[in-house]
Amino acid sequence: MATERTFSMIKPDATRRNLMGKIIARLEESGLRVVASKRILMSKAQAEAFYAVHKDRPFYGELTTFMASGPTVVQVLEGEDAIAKNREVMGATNPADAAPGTIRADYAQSIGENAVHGSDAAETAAEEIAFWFAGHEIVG
Ligand code: FUP
Repeated sequence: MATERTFSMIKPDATRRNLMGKIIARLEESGLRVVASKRILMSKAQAEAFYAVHKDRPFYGELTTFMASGPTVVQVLEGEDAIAKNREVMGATNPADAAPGTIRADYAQSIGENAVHGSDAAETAAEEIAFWFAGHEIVG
């Protein structure tokens, strides 16, 4: 296993409910380290660009409106096997399917308002990190 970096977000449903600290604690307890972090209010245009891969899906409008509806914490996580580990700690996209003890099982409200995001592969992790962070903002 190699040390990797992945991109993570704490979404507006979670920041609204003051869950930032609890979610970061779950990530840190799993062995991941936050090496970059900022709290932002993304614009609808930024949300549309970030989620462009989903532009033809029926939930695209709702998803991008939601992501622009309140603060999001964008962060870079580093650790052994970070991409898969973050996905494991997050749980399934739909909280109804998320394994007990995962972030989404405990904190997500619905498939759309599901508390967190995590990159799904090395290539998307690199793209998503570069979308939100300049190199000098990442301090390992
Ligand atoms: P994930 O990688 O687990 O975040 O899930 P996807 O990339 O499949 O979906 C990205 C986001 O689109 C989800 F976090 C929430 C939203 N979504 C919906 O709102 N409805 C769906 O049916 C699927 C995804």
